[in-house]
Amino acid sequence: MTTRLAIIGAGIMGADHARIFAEDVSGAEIKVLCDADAGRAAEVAERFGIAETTTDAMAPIERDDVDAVVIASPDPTHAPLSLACIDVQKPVLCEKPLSPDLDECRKVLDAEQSAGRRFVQVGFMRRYDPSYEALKGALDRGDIGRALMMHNLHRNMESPGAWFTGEMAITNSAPHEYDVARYVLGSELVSVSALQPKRSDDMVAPVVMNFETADAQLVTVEVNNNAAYGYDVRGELIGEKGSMDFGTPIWSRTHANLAATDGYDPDWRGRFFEAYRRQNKAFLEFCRTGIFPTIASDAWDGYLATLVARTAAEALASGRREEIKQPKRPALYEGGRA
Ligand code: ISE
Repeated sequence: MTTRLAIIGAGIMGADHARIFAEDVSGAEIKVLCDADAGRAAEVAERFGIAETTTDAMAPIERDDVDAVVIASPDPTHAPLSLACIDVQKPVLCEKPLSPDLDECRKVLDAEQSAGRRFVQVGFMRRYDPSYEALKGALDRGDIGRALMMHNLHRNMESPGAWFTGEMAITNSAPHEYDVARYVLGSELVSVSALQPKRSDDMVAPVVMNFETADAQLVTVEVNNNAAYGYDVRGELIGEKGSMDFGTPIWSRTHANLAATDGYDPDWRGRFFEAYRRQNKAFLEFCRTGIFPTIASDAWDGYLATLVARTAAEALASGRREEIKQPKRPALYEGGRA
């Protein structure tokens, strides 16, 4: 069965989802691509053989010949568009964050509960990345004993534009870390403190966050949106009987002029290509079967990532350790996963 998709957003991620559904996975047909910028939509559509484009984000959601929707438009549009999809009972792959606003996240949870099922898969693709899969596997098998700490480094070459604020390091980039730490450790993040060094220019500075989990473990997160040298994500688990880590994969090494040089990708699309491919494949399976993918992030995970982000932003502003008040998980989202 072919799933007929609408993709909303033709920016970096919208274009990458178009490429993945057109070239990297089978079983999808992209019916329509939407972007507020008609020229950009047309350019991406032509690249991936998409017949139709529109600038109206709501119209494709209601079409009878569209089975499911991919949302990759700007962050504040994610929740309103997800709500429109739930309204017409269509599965959604929504880029992170579910919403930067907690009330909007709650509206999505309420809508799914009224509908009696989950529709929204949130694009925290790292759950599908082989490195995190290996960490989680080792932990679950007991290879390194009980986890004591998880260290996470997240570096972008440069922030995407002047619209990217210091707070967005915490609310837009770092949420991947909150979600994957909860997923790998199987425990909730219950407190956070945050500090920031001062840069010599006016660019967004790194943020370092320390979290405690409900099981008395520590999670550290360094997010640096202006690391200058390349896209670099690293992780390490420290267990009671051993440790395990991963760095940026080395696809090739150049040997020349008395030096060996490793390359970096300029952004996350190369580093996480397999995670995106697996995530999008799982989404198509969800569309076909109606069964929510076992390891994917759902709207509850999206809500918690925003709750953690909001509390971390408060901790940075206050300079204090802030408690992340744990909301009660509704029955729809129970299932034993963090
Ligand atoms: C960006 O917003 C993303 O979504 C990427 O997945 C992440 O790796 C990057 O650091 C973020 O800034």
